Amino acid sequence: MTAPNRATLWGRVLADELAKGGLEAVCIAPGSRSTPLTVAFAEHSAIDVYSHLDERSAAYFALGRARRTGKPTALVCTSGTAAANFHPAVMEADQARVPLLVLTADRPPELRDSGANQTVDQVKLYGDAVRWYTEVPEPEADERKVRSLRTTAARALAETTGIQPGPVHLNCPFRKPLEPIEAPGDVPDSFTETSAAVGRDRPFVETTGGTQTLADADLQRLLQTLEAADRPLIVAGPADPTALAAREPGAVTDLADRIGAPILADPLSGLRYGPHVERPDADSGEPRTVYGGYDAYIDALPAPDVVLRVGASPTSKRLRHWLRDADARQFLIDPAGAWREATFTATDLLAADPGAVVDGLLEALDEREPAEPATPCSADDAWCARFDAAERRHWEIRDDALAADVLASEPFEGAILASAIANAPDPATVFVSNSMPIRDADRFGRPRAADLTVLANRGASGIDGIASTALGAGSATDEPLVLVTGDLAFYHDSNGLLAVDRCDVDATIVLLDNDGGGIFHKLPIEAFDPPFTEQFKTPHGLEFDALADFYGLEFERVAPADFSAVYRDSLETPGTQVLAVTFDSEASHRRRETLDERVTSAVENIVDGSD
Ligand SMILES: Cc1ncc(C[n+]2csc(CCOP(=O)(O)OP(=O)(O)O)c2C)c(N)n1
Ligand SMILES: [Mg+2]
Repeated sequence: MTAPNRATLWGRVLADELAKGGLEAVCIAPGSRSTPLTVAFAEHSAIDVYSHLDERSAAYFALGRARRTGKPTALVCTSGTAAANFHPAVMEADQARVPLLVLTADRPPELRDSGANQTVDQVKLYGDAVRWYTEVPEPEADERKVRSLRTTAARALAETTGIQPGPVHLNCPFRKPLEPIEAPGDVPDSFTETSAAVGRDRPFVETTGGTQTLADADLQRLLQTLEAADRPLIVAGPADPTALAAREPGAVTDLADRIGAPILADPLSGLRYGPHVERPDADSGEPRTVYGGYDAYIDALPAPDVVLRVGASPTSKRLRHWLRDADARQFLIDPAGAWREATFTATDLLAADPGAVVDGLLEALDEREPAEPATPCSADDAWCARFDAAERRHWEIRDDALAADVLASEPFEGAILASAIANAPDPATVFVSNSMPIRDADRFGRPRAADLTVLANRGASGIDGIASTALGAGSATDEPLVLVTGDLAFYHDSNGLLAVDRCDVDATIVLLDNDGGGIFHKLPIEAFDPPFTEQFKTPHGLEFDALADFYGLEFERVAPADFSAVYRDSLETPGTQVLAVTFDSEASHRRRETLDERVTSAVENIVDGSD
């Protein structure tokens, strides 16, 4: 490794070591102090570089890419407030376990607290939100220091994808010259051949992760409890990105069949969509086990007695509360043994890899002599049959209410989410904004046998960074990309739209334009106006066609009844289209309420046996 000066050496060694460790992409925002890093990444052929103008959008773009791939994505910025603009995405990465590697350039340590320009306290800037923070030593052609730099790079990557994946922050002080210009004596020729400078033809430190498994006796006890249950249930919450990338939903559906448990699959669980959703013998009349409409009918069903839970807390508040109120044994399986459960419902925490637990349970069932045939949720099994009947009734009612002719007179936001998911190509990546879009995706996104990767920022649930996260996810795949966003979220991250062109991502952007935050109609504050309209709903009257034009995006205002056809066309058309659908958020909210009432009473009749 040669370099004209020590700062350039540092940048090159870091980029070299990160590439050897498997880093594939970095998002860079411009600045001077970060020059050694920027130049090194830009000249590295194995790393894709995405250039961004705005650090907040850059960070969310990197987050989206890492979320979609489950692999680390790096970020580079200069010193000062630039680094603070990464903070929202770092928070999301922490809470949603996204492998993000943050490299902030800094002034040399003696300039801290000295009044030097663009110098702020960047030490542990993100607090406890990162899995690991370290200050990279100042550049120097010193063998031990370079070895430590290579080890730091290897460790940083390993920490982002460890047992609890998440962000890592390396603060990197540099002194001038920052550009690759000759500084005589800085990096002696003799140094460039040392093993530290050259590195290895593999990562300097190869990290091998293990999988947490349960002891046999614990697995057997779990199996006995599940088998003894009258009303077993599997609840799959939002999946961690690394788990989502490696998903094998077939194992969970096998287990559900073997123990007679319905699966309640969150739209972000990786279990609601995919070929496993359809039984191979779909004509047999046997129920499917993967359910998605539960938010509407769950209150009308009897409580489970044993629950197996994987993933983060489910999106559906009704489901969370129903689980809270159930007098059930609830096993929460988390690879990091974390307590991600704000309703305090779990009775048992299994600190183990959910996939390994499921495989272990299946193996234990297989090992029985003689092997027992699968006992799928069957039409004779009252517990499963109730779920199946409720789910069917739910979608019948929804289908009627969301039909195009009904929408012509009664526009409804939920219908757009239903269509965006039902008509998404197979495969596709569908990113759903926070606020009502993700709630409507939960309620109206019917399970499908298509390979859909549905994503959202549900870690910290910000409405900032939505467009950037979606585009970052899209940058990592050749699949069609759909973004469904509310108008405030769209406005909030309008800077992020620059990535469509700069980062060459194609998307279909569905904009639910209800002129403000429709979600606030859900809350009691709705009755207090003022300040409801001005301070909560915040109508803005912004014209988004001008915004689309600014970023060179095609824009079309679509009538709700025409949405499905226009949406399908857009997905077959190259380029990025914004399909804006106008709604009255209050009317949509009332529609959600009346639909829920209809489904609940229909399901109550099923449970009573009167339907
Ligand atoms: C960064 C951030 N600021 C504020 C909020 C609080 N908040 C949650 S939803 C919402 C309104 C979002 O409006 P929009 O995107 O139009 O979706 P809608 O409610 O209309 O479905 C706000 C302000 C938040 N979650 N994140
Ligand atoms: Mg809105």
